[in-house]
Amino acid sequence: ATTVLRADYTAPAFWIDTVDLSFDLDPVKSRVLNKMTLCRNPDVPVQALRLVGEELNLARVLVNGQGATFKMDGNHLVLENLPEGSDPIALEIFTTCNPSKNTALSGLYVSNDSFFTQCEAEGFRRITYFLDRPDVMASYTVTLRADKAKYPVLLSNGNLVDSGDLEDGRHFAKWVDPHKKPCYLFALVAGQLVAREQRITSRAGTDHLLQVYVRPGDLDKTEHAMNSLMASVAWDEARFNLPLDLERFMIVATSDFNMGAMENKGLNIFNTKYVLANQATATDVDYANIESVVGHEYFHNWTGNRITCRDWFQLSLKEGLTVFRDQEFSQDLCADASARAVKRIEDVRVLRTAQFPEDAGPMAHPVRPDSYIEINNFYTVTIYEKGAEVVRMMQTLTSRKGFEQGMKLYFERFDGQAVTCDDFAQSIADANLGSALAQHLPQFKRWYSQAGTPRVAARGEFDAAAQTYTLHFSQSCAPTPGQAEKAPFVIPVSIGLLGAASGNALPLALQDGSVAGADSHLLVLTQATQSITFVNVAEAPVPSILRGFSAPVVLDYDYSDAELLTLLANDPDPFNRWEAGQRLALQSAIHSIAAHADSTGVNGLNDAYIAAMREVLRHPTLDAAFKELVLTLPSETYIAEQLDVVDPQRIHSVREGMRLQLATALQADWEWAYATHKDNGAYRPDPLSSGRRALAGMALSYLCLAATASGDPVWPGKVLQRFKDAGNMTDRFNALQALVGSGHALAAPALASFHAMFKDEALVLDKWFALQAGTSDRGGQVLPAVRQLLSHPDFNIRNPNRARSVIFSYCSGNPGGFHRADAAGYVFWSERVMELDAINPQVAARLARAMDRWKKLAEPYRSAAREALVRVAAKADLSNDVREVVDRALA
Ligand code: B3K
Ligand code: ZN
Repeated sequence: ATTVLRADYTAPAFWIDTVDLSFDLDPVKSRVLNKMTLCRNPDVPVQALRLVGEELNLARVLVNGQGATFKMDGNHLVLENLPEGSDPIALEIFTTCNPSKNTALSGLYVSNDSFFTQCEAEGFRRITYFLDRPDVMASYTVTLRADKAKYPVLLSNGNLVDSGDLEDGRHFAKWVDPHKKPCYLFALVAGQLVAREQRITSRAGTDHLLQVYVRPGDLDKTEHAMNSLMASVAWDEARFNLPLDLERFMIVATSDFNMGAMENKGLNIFNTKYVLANQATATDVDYANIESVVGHEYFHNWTGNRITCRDWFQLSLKEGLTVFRDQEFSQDLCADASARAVKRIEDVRVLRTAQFPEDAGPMAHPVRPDSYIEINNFYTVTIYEKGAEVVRMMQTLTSRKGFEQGMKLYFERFDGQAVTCDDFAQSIADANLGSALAQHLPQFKRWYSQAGTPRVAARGEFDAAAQTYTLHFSQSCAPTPGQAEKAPFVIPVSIGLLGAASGNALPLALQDGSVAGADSHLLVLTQATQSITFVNVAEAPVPSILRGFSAPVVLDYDYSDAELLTLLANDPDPFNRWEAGQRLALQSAIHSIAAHADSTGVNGLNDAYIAAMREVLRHPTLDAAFKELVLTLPSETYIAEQLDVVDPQRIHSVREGMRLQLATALQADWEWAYATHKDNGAYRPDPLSSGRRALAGMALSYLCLAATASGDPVWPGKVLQRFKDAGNMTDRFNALQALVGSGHALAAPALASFHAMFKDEALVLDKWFALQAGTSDRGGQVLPAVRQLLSHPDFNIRNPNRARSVIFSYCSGNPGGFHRADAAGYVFWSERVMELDAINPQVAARLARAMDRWKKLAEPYRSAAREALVRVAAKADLSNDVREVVDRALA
């Protein structure tokens, strides 16, 4: 395994202008003829051509039509004596490969008797020898030949220019992509598929064909994906003036896929999980995920495909920006400010529960990394979600309009090119001269180069006589692997003030006479310590800091419970209103964990908190979705991140105790909430009605929990009835979850009946597996159940969705069940990492990350976790993927 360094980038020695690929598709022996025209890059000294290939059988190499001498150097096919000069060189390479043996699902593979490809990041080299790097952009012509009965649909990028029958029951299709692209955006699909079609006319008047391809029988689950695609096309044109640049845009769903979806030019390939939905099989969360993933892949058409990355270190150039765009898309589809705030809170929750731990752990890396061993390990929440926050800060520092102008300049400068994160940031700044971004650009770019989550500590000082209020800020960032010292970041901090007694928003004015206007002010921190003074502050204020989560930092402010209750009741900023509730719950949890570490007294929540939650739940104007977020306690993972030493069992029992307290103390309120939110009329997955279902589902869980604890049979019986009568999957699954989550005896028959109902629906079975593997542990019952699930006839470790639904739901999604004092969870983890690694290294390496935070664990967990890591690391033939993760964890 070699380490690739960002600093080592050099331009390619050759450019590839055109690629003409012919495939004779066969599951065990597919033949690939690759005819390319290349030319030397005049900016680089004359040198040999080195093409990379993996898992290929090489049959023939021709240069300008003649047999050529070449040598093999590891994975490289080396041609030393190519003609010099600037004439194009015709190169022809004939190889074969075995798609049916490709369990890694990278390159050309077979799933359910159909062919699919996945080339990002480095899968194209498993299809043919090539310059497999994103800065080599070529024009592609692709001819597919296959058995017509078995593979009636033959798809590739671009436009279909020819098709017809061949001998022996075979047929062909020829596709030409009008746009140059890097090879990681190549795709082909062949199989028995059917399509939902939609013709659209753009604002500019051009006509396009949209298609969603699925297996026969799944067409009734494609309406939402198609609607999401149409909405995406319209949004990108309206918000950023970016139209669809293809006559035809295709989405194809496959049930075997390593991640969510892939933005191949004109031919997006999706995990079925992010395409298929109808009300009987998909939950509201599934609907929302489909909308954002369809949007995300579509938005890549400009941010990623038209302008791509110079090298893989620039990955966030396309991923951070495209996540930002899909977040904005989903927010813009919301009907009101409250729904937008709910979306923002959900996004921040992902960042803080997944990315903050990554930034504090052994795999911490900058948004633009400096090195990697296996690039597939760097498709991370840092590159994606933190990268999106960095782009969001650029918008905050330039305004929405200013950011749109920056995007325009970015496309004017770089359309059709492979560029860097610097190129992007420079464009946004240059279009906004005079903005805080342009003023501090070099310092702002530390967000790209420094890893770790900055902490901002704030302290307030009120001078009642002078009517001034000063906020003192200081920022710091802990060391991360390879980066001991951090220089200050540019941190936009949105601030408001509330009257401590009145709860009213206080009008803001600054000492220098400038009026901040409205009730929020954006302070841009650039120094290690900095202060701001507000004048004419008529009453003692409570500060509302980091409104809307204006920067991806941890804010330390020593709020009293009373101050937090004021914010929870009054903050006009919905994000900070929610945050106040989270801080209150967190303070109680941390207090209980520390105070009674040796007892079982876990009465963590005080009366004021309970009363405040009742107020929120019964509030006459707040949205149900927002209420549900406020009433959701911080997760075990998030609580663990706030502690220096983590006892996962202690956290689990304290949090479960808090849940039972909320269930019991608010029982009458939950009954009211359920009664008033359970009926939503005809199913529609919009934010308003999904919020009502979420709150009703939460009420049901708490009612079932309280009743199970007290032995009252009434609510569990009602929940079972709800499970049977439900008109949609959201309500049905919420009821099932309520029974399983409370450990009630009715859970077992409900699970059995759910399985019988949906035995032919793979995505629903994934939920069935995940629910059981992720459920709350009561005395260690989860691990034996998980082991049982592995031998269930419907379990198949080769299918990534199924593997994730059982193994990841347990190892990564169920800390209380996974961290066992007897170390059996870790043994299970090490067995599965090694088993998966032999099948699919990318999936195995993801699972390996479940142990990232082992160094924070208390004994006996810590030693046992280390032992499990050492056991995996000792295996001789590990993939680079898993090797990099476990070595870094042990470093
Ligand atoms: N760009 C792909 C991810 C590819 C992952 C390769 N290991 C999907 C996306 O981000 O849209
Ligand atoms: Zn992406």
